[in-house]
Amino acid sequence: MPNKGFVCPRCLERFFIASWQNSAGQRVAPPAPRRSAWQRFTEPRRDPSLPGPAPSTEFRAAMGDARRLSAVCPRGHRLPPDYLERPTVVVGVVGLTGASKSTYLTVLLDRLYAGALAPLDISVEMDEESADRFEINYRQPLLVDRRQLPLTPLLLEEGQSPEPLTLVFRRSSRGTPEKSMNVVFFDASGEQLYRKEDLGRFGKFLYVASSVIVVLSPGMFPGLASAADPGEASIGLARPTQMLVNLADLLRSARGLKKDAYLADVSASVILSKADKLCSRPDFPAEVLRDAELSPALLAPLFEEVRVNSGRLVDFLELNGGSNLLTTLLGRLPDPTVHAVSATGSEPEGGRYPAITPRGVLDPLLVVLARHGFLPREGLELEQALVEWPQP
Ligand SMILES: Nc1nc2c(ncn2[C@@H]2O[C@H](COP(=O)(O)OP(=O)(O)OP(=O)(O)O)[C@@H](O)[C@H]2O)c(=O)[nH]1
Ligand SMILES: [Mg+2]
Ligand SMILES: [Zn+2]
Repeated sequence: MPNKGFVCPRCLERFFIASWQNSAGQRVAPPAPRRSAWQRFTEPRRDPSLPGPAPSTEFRAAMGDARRLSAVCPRGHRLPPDYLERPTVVVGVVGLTGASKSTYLTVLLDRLYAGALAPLDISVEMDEESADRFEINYRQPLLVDRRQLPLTPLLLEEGQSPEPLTLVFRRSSRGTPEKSMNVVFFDASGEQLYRKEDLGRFGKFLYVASSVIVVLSPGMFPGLASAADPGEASIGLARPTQMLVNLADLLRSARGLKKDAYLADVSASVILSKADKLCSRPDFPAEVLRDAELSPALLAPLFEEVRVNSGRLVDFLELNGGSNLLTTLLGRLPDPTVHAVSATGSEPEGGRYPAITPRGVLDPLLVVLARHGFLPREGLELEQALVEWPQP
């Protein structure tokens, strides 16, 4: 994202030049550029009395231990190591309260941590500061204690944003240079994600989001009321539709685009959450709730399947009273894929889950990775045949 500069995951300011600080928090000169492979190779052989391209000991001493320097944003927030050397994708997880945003994110990040993408030669690492917060607020309660997560707290001050969870994805396939990307997730309270004023006040991350994952709870669809959690069926579809309209408007206005313009640089995936509750319904295409085998060679067929399953889920939701919402979704978000996901695999009983067996959690993220150039996107694009005139 060279022309747009960088974005600080903490204050969400965009900036073009980073400052540096030492471990005592003092501003210092930027560190010397990284040594090239050639320099690393020749340096040990060089006569140390000769002046060389590496910074002198005095220079190093003057700026403190170079390894402890960190890049900071203009407001002084420490950026994760090497953050500025990679492209960044900011992912906003959006949806009404109780949709499963936090539960989904917890299970997804846990799977990634556990090496779920290793078959695609991808490793994932979480920024230190995010990792502590993730462990205490998300992973321990849900995955160790198997308790229902509490609702995500409301933000109290205007202009605040939820704390980010910052990850680094690295992909090293044999014979190709390593690719890496920062992925910054934002998990807000659904209560502050549907009114227009609240989106502007508390949804600062949406102004810089390059990707949105929309989480929809089945209980809001009139035909799926039997899957509703307490209070959900009465919400109805007007509120999530309103949320999507406001979200789409905000994404466009943040980019200076007109209301009906195409959002070329944003990716969107939609999750039909809590799909474990739908499997017993005869009209639910239960085969779509699955974990596909991962391998580089199977990625294109996987994305083709994602497309087919998206179509089936759209049909299923339309038949269950969701046409208005889907029209909004498909018309205002850029080519979204629709996924059935069960984060927990089961219903909580008395506040606890009997077991946690996630299904379908990786697909929405794979789409995000492909749409932002980290994975090949073959198979994911809409069939050309559908948009082109038939050949004579
Ligand atoms: N059966 C089932 N229930 C789920 C699943 N995910 C979430 N739930 C239920 O939905 C409740 C709300 O989930 P959360 O993840 O806290 O919802 P949220 O979208 O983060 O809500 P806010 O933080 O208020 O915006 C959970 O406590 C569970 O009762 C799932 O995969 N299956
Ligand atoms: Mg939450
Ligand atoms: Zn900052």
